[in-house]
Amino acid sequence: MNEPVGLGALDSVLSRARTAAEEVTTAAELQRVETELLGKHGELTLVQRSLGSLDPEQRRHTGRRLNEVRRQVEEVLAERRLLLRAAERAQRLADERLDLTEVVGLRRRGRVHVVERTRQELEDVFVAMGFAVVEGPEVETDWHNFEALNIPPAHPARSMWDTLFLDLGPPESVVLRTHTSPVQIRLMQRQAPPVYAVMPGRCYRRDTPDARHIPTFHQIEGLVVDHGISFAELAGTIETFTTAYFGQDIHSRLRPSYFPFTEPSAEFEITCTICKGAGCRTCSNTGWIELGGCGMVDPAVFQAVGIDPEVWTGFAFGFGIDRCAQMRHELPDMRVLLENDVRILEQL
Ligand code: FA5
Repeated sequence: MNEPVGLGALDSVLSRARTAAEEVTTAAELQRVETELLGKHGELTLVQRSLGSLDPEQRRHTGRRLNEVRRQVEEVLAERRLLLRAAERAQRLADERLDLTEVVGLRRRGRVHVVERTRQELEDVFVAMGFAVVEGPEVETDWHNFEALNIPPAHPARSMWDTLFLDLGPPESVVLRTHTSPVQIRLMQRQAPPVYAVMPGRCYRRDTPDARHIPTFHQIEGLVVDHGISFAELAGTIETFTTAYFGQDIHSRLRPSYFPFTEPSAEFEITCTICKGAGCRTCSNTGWIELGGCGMVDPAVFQAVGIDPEVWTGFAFGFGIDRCAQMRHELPDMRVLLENDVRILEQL
């Protein structure tokens, strides 16, 4: 009788599986061993292929042993895999461990970010002046962000706001709001005059970051609609706000400007708090910092929301919250507000 083909090979596969399982130190090495022994071109498969050349008796005998060896090899490798996985997980946990005693040792506490605090302080000033606080969505329709504000498609003033469009609906129909002025529209659509409200929130523009600009910033919008409102009330509101928020030594001035949704329009500037008006890099040596825009609500805007401009008049303003935080805390560069450097944040 012939020596049964493959029996010796089968025993050697089993003993090599045991040795290899002890020697491998990573799951990847173990995988290689598994492929060599059990894979499509592995040794056990070769033995299996040779079964056809054996006589029936030998084939049965060798086949049975082959199945036994395969099961034992699989068991040995599976046991080793469990151990390796546990070891690798323990190593990963050790690597990712945070030493919390270090943080506790520094006694560093979380606090409200300076921009958020500025928003709350600005709201407080306006609430004390009799304004309500209203919010609107950051994702806006083109109609609310532009058209209802008297900025039709292809109007040259659209380039004043470097718009970020969302890939939703027809092309360029949905935007990340470029200013808080669309909240004026939403408010007037749902509330009949009189209106006295401020609307704070986040805005987005494709602005290149510099000392006074960041691409994600915050504005606070103001809207007053009532009988007989004049430019004098607008100027008085801005002056009252400036001294209440920045102190008596900071002055404001209005300069003629252009916005499609207000007529007449003005730019609202305050004394640069960094150089106290002497001129510096932050204020481009003018001594003044632009905080925002303002003006009397254009009749076209009232018409867009169904308010009769013959009966009602109003003013609106919108200025930068980050710009206010920058001026209040005398930060030469606004970009520090986004860098989250705790050494700076904890001083503000
Ligand atoms: C506007 O956005 C108008 N909607 C303001 C307005 C409202 C006018 C109501 C009339 C009536 P402007 O683009 O100038 O205007 O922005 C107003 C203020 O937002 C700026 O003066 C500045 O303080 C702030 N601001 C604008 N862009 C940025 C930016 N990229 N980073 C930080 N602050 C910014």
